[in-house]
Amino acid sequence: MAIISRGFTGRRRNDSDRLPPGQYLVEDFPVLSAGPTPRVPLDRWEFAIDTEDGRTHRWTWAEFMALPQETPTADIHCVTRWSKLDTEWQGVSLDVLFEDVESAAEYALVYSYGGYTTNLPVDDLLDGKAWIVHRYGGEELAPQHGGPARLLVPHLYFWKSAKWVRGIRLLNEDWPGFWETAGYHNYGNPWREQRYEGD
Ligand SMILES: Nc1nc2c(c(=O)[nH]1)N[C@H]1C(S)=C(S)[C@@H](COP(=O)(O)O)O[C@H]1N2
Ligand SMILES: [Mo]
Repeated sequence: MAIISRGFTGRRRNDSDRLPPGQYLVEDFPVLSAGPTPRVPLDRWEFAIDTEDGRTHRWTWAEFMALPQETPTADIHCVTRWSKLDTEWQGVSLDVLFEDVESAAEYALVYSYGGYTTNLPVDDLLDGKAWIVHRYGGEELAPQHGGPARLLVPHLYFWKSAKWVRGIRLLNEDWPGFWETAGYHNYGNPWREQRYEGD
C-alpha cells in the first residue's frame, strides 16, 4: 500500500495554484447581473461585429450555430472574489468570427441585449483566448447565466464576459464600459488583482 498524503498530490495543491490572489473557490455557480435578464427570441437574435470604418458583419442564430464549435474548459474569477474551476462551455472562438473582419482597431467595446457594455483590447479576444458560448455543463446556457449566448474571456475578471452578448464594436480609441466607468479596473487581470481603477 502506498502512503501518500493528499496534501502533496493531485487536485488539492493544484487547485490552490490556480486561485488568483484574494479569491476563494466555489462549487456552485453564482449569478451576478446588474439588471433584469433580457429575453431574446432566437429568430430575432443576432450577433454583430462593427468595424471602426462603419462596416458590420452579422450572424443570425442559425449562421452562428453553423460555425465550427469548440468546447473550452476554463477557470473563472469574479471580482467579488469567487472563483470556479474547470467550467465547461461550448461555443465559437472569436478567431472564427474575426476571420473575414478587416480592421486595424486596437480596442473593443462589447455590448449586450439589455444595455450592458464592457471594454477590452482586441488582442484579448484573439488567439484562442475568447469565445461566444451558448452551452454550459453540457446544457443550453441558462438565461440567468447569459443565454442564449455570452462572451467568455476567462483570463480577465468575469465582468468582462458579457452575458446576452449582442455585438462587438471595434474602435481606434478605448471606450470604457459599464463597470469600467463605475471605477473598476480598465483591464481586469485577476493574477495582478486589477480590481479597481488604480490597482
Ligand atoms: N450583460 C451582462 N453581462 C454581465 C454582467 C451583467 O450584469 N450584465 N455581469 C458581469 C459580472 S460582474 C459577472 S461576475 C459575470 C457573472 O456571470 P454569471 O451570472 O453567469 O455568474 O457576468 C458578467 N457579465
Ligand atoms: Mo463579477
